[in-house]
Amino acid sequence: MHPQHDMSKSEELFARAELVIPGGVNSPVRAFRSVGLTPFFVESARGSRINDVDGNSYLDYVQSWGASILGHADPRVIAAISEAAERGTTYGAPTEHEVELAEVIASSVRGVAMVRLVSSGTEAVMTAIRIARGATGRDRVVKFAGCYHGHSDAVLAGGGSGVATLGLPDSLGVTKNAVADTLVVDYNTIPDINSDVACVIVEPVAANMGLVPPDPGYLEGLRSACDQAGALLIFDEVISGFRISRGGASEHFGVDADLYTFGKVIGGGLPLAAVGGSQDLMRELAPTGPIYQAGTLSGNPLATAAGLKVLSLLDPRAFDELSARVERLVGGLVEAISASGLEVQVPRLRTLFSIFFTDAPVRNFADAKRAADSGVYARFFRSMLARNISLAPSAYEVGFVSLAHTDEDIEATIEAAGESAIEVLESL
Ligand code: KE4
Repeated sequence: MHPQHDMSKSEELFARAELVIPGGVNSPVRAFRSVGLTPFFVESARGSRINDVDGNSYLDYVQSWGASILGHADPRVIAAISEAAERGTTYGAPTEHEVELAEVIASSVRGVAMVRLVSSGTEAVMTAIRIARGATGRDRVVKFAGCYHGHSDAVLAGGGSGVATLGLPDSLGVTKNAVADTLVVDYNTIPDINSDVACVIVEPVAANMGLVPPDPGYLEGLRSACDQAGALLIFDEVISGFRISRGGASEHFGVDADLYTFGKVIGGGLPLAAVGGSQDLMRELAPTGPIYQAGTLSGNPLATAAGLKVLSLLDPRAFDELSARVERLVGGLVEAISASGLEVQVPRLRTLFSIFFTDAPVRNFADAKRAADSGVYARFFRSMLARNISLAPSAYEVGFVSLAHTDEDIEATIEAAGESAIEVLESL
């Protein structure tokens, strides 16, 4: 195997971290448990590269789980944050940037006329579900196995991302009552929706069990099933929003949801997320309506400054350029890995991709779990990291290319993948 890097400072920090932070990390997937390594601790990052505390530098395809679409530490974003910080960091009072960001999101996404800014995707999803339940007077929520919608109780049942990686079909501490109204069905199947269902929440492009695009007609099927039952359709676009295109999944697939959640890209790397929908639905939120929701740092002025700067730089050409770059990467990965004899699927939807070591396309969580359980992805991860390529430390995540990734970065990644695939095959 290619020699792993000197990670002594990371190992020392990790040992310290484990004494004062559960698992040594502030979010489980960062612990590298499913890939069997000590996580590297970051010293800095810029553009497509991230640098650890031992002086190792990696091409980064995590990009803070999709938040850094321009690449790390983009000077234009740093300047916007610095300029905002000079005027204050938080007020607990409304600002013009919050209005501007809400206007930009509403003008970009079909079906969004009004927006409430919050600080995390979890909060955005929790709020969207509360709106759906309050507006319909119904309790039931339908979600899909392998889709992850943050860690609020109602959706922490049969999730993807961290939960799937940890192999927890749901979570201790979540009471049976909290998920008693949550129905979990397979992705890419149209559930039976009856009149006690408040909403169906879906990742329109599933990206927390690896990348699993919707089957042709699937989203249309969910839309009409919801309409027939009087249930609301929620598109959780925390990953796909402002990532696959300016207008996200509803623009790409031509299907409108009733409520949307966004995160990551719209905060420019700072804690910011959003829930959006029609004025009628959104006005159900306090103080205009009876559905309560609040947040001390909601619409934080540094995060809105960063988000506005990023969104101002994401015109349709930027998404097309990014999609072309991902297309080149994916084509190269399929060729390089297959040449070794390893069976691999590298699904792509515009700017999102993931790598499954399996012989057939992955259509749902069971397929994704079968591929992940082979352990090949973990071996490939370790081998690529040794070659200075940082992939998602879990087979259930997707890869993120930024606008800072150059053609040379892409070619170097493809070359490393070919070498790693041979090494992995020899190790099996
Ligand atoms: P946050 O609460 O982590 O900001 O967002 C939750 C969330 C909601 N919806 C979707 C579709 C998401 O993907 C996420 C969070 N994404 C994961 C990565 N797949 C965050 C990484 C982590 O948990 O550390």
